[in-house]
Amino acid sequence: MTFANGVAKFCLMAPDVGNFSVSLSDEASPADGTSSTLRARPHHFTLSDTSITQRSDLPACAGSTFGYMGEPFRIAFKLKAWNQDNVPTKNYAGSFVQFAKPISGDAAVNTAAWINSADPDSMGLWMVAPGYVVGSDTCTAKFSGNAPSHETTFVCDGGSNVAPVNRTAGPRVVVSMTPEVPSMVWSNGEGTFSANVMLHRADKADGAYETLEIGIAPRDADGVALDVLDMDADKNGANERARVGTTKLRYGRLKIANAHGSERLPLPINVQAQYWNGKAYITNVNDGCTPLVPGNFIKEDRTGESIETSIAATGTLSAGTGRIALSKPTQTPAGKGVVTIKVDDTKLPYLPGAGTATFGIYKSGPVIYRRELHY
Ligand SMILES: [Ca+2]
Repeated sequence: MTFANGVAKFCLMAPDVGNFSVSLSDEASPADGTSSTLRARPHHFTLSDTSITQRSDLPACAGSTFGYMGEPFRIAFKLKAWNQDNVPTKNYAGSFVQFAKPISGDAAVNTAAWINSADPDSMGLWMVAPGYVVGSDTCTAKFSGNAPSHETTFVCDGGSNVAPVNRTAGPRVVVSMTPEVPSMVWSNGEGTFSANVMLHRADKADGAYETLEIGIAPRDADGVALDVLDMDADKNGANERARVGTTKLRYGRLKIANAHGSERLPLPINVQAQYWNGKAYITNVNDGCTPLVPGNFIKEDRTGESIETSIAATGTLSAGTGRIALSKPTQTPAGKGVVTIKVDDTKLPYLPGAGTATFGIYKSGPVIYRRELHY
């Protein structure tokens, strides 16, 4: 031991996490000694048991291979704490766990701590979307958290000039508090984490992102971090996160066909889930589970009119298509009765859509009144 400018540094290594006290004294005058309580921390974490559950808001969609932008999906993973000799530090549990902000049991979850990276007590969640094919090029979509535009920019390997898209309302990458808040359980030096996360819809259609990578950079309050990083979310050439997994996210809408029929019969209405493939909206044949329940739709009358009809339930989408129905009006409308059917944006905010339904005397031609709303 040597002193430099009156200061000597000790490095004490303990095999496991815990508190211990250190007493230092001079042999010549032991009464002048000092003691201090120290906490041994892990050397690093490892990441394992990663999983992604798409469409976690809909139990009927368990096993879905894709999700919609603006819809939560659940990520789960384990962190294991190790000492410098690669021996598990099994005492890292209970009060020795130095993650408080991202996950605090029943108390409020600090969502900023889930997104922040490189800060003590943070989780560093972010996403990046490579493999976005544009013409003959392959691009990577990079999501910025910077206000005011929260820009999504595209880095392409050829001459494609993909214009950035914004989400002015806020960052696209967020932790979702629904259907459940994030959770964390530590036992024997191993922590099991779960969180619902989301890529918000941009102000206009983008994607589809068929290889969206989800990464984290957990760092506890003592600065203990992962040993291996394999994801470069900001595309600066250096990995700063570890990949939890890869999934598909699509910018969707529900096309509600305009319908016309007799006022003496229920009126079927065809619906179709679509997503933006980079050039056009196409049928999302992978959607075989979005529920077509009455509560997901709103009927709106035209000003000054009231058509006594209601939306009937008819199951789920199948291969992207399905059908809802309006009941026979309880009072026959005078002349044509027109209502607008909309997706309730509090129930299916990721599949907006609207169409018109017309009850009335059938005339020549299948459609008397047509209006399309594009999203
Ligand atoms: Ca980087």
